[in-house]
Amino acid sequence: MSLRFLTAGESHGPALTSIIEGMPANVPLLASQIDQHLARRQMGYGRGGRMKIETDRATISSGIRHGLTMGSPITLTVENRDFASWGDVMKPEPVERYAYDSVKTRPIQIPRPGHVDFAGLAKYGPRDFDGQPDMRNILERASARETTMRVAAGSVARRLLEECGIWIGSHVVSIGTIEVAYGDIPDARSLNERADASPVRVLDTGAEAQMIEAIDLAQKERDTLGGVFEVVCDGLPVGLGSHVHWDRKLDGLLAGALMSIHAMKGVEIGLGFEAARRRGSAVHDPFERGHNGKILDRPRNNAGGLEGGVTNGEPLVCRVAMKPISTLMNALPSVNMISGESTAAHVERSDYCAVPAAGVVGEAMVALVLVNALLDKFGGDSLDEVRERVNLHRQKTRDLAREWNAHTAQAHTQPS
Ligand code: EPS
Repeated sequence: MSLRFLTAGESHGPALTSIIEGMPANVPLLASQIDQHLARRQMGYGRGGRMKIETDRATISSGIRHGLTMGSPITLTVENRDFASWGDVMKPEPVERYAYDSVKTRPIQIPRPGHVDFAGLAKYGPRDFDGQPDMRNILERASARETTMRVAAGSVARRLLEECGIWIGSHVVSIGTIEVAYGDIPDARSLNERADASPVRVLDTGAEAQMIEAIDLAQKERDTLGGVFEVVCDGLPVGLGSHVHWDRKLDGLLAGALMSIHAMKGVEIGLGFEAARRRGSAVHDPFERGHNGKILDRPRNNAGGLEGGVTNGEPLVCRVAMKPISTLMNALPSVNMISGESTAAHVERSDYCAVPAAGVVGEAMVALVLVNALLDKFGGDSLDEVRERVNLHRQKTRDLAREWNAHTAQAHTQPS
């Protein structure tokens, strides 16, 4: 692994932290460039009350000096403002017993279907002051609040990618049963500016109104909605990833990273599942001799930028399916873990639809995987080293195209 990162922190604890290790030195990086993406993650129609409490800002406490990465581990912290309203419940220090008299103080004893509450209880066995099952500890770490630090770490990773001419963006392609009218693959560099202008991060205004209506209806009916977002990446050099061994194939690494985001249930690359329905001739992308310094052109990009687990120089396209959030205000049937009685599941403040925010988290995970792949191929301890090697590799590919052109010109001038 070239780049590693850890996240830590509970949803309502004092703060969230990330440590990112393996970033080359001399990459320009400001806290404001991290905050910009943290703010994007907080947006989106269908969020619960929490996003009105928090204004996520990263504090840098290591690895960056005078606006440049140092090559040492980078530590980022985001304060949970909501911690202040949780009294003794989330304190790291031992506390006296408190009254179980509110949603926040009451132990969680009825697992929510779709959440990890029950499995986490069985696995870690957390208990309340009376020694009874209490799933608060499980909920705290399982919460999608953790994705704040993935976005923070991803913002660091994407700075290196940007310095190497690689851009990542995302947009929502469906919410519930409402799908956008799908056209060409959008340009990654301008994608976020366009998507962020929409409350549901879609490029299709007709679908936008219907999606907002669907979210309003779900909220009114005390229900939740999932959907699909797409991450697009432009500027990738040919040859990232590997076809020679299973655990270095980039499609597998991307799918794993994207599936590790809370509530994600499926990942498609390029044409994805649709490819299984078509014949080969309608799936695989023909080669054409390239133009403008490009060695080859592809008239279409059904492969989504990856063939055999390796980047092929076309835009990377990943689509990710998110299930509806599992905390339902109109709670599903469950069982009280103390009495064994059937009852409605635990209910706690949550989002109604978080697909727009999930796209921003998806961008972060893609950035982290791609930096790893970039450093695996090119190495380098400083930005200059990495960039020089990436540019040399791009130049070599362009040289091949030039050689072809020279060869063709020569063939044309030779007398027959
Ligand atoms: C989230 C913070 C959480 C949830 C949501 C995402 O805040 P709270 O639990 O205090 O309302 O709103 O978490 C979930 C969707 C989940 O399943 O836990 C955030 O910062 O994104």
